[in-house]
Order: sequence, then C-alpha cells, then structure tokens
Amino acid sequence: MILYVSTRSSSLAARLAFALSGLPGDVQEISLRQGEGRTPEYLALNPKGQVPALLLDDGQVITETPAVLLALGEMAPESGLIPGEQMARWRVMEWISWGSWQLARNFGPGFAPDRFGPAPAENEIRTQAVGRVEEALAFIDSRLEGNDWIVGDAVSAADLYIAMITVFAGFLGVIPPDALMDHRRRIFSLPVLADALAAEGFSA
Ligand SMILES: N[C@@H](CCC(=O)N[C@@H](CS)C(=O)NCC(=O)O)C(=O)O
Repeated sequence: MILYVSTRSSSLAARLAFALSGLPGDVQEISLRQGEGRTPEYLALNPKGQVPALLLDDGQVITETPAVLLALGEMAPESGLIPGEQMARWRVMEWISWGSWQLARNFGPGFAPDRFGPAPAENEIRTQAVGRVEEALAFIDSRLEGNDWIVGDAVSAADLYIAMITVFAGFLGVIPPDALMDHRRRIFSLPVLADALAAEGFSA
C-alpha cells in the first residue's frame, strides 16, 4: 500500500491517519508546487491530479480524504480511527464530512480569492472566507470544551481532520481558540505521529 501526499497540503489528515493506523506500507511524497500532481504517471494513478491518493496492494486507488480515512480505519479497526461503536462511527463521519465542506468552501477563496471573483472583489472574498473559517473554528471549539477528543474518549479520524483544519487556518493567519489549540497539541504530541509530523515540518 502506498499513500501519496504533498507536504503542507490537505493530504495531512490522511498522512496522520496512515501513521496512526500502524498499517504496513509507504508514504510517497509528490510536490504539487512543482507540478508533480499533473505528470502523466500521477494522472494515471489519480486522474484528479490531487492528493491524498491511496494505492492498495491490489492496484485499486482510493481518493477523497473522507474515503481514505474510512478505508484506513476499516483496515485497522484496532486503531480507533473509525470507531467500532455505531453512533461514534456515525459522529466521526459527520465531523469529517462537515470538515471537508468547510475546507472546500472557505480555504479556496481564502488562499486564492482571485479564482473566485474579479480583482476589485478579491479582498472582500478573502475577508468573508476568513470570517467563515473563524466561525467554523469557534463551532469546533465549543464542542471540544471539556473534552480531549471530538467524539467519545479516544482519538479518531475526526480529530485528525480537525487538526488539519486548524493548520490550514494558521496558513490563513487565523489563530484557533484555546480548546482547539489544546486539542491540536494533544494530537501533535502523540508519539505514533512524531515521524509523520516531522516529515511535514511540524514539531510537537
Ligand atoms: N476533496 C479532496 C480534495 C483534495 C485536494 O484538494 N487536494 C489538493 C491538495 S491541498 C490538491 O491535490 N490540489 C492539486 C490540484 O487540485 O491540482 C479530498 O478531500 O481529498
């Protein structure tokens, strides 16, 4: 199994999940910035030209972070990435789906407002996107208050997705509120994630 990632991109949650899963396999870095998502070889693997992409041992390729997280969690049930208990599992998928929507609608306009409107509107587009990021962070923060993890009493794929959102928020210059920062510190200090985080350039 090979997980294709690009550092400092939205493959971060999948990379952390792969590490947490303990599954055998490799992480293959490509550089989106250098156009390596658009090479014929990579497009043959993932025609979307995006990361993450999970190449299974039988040659099938899973794309889209929620699907990759589900696949890793189901292949490593003991990891707790996707909990066994039904309601917890549904809640984890609920958070990942919501997080995926937040990333898609807010971070694109936040990072590249020029792609979402004419030049005079760029500042406004960015400001609105940043405002929505702040609202999303406040929402997660309110749900985390007094809890170590977002679902139940153990780390899950939903926590990793949330950590990725806070990292992206930082790229936009938005500082996550306190409970969320504590949550990220909790995740970043998990020994099992140390190598993956170091490879992404983060320290605990
Ligand atoms: N919906 C996808 C989004 C993946 C995505 O947007 N990946 C970005 C990395 S930040 C990418 O590969 N961008 C390159 C491109 O779209 O050309 C997911 O959840 O995995």
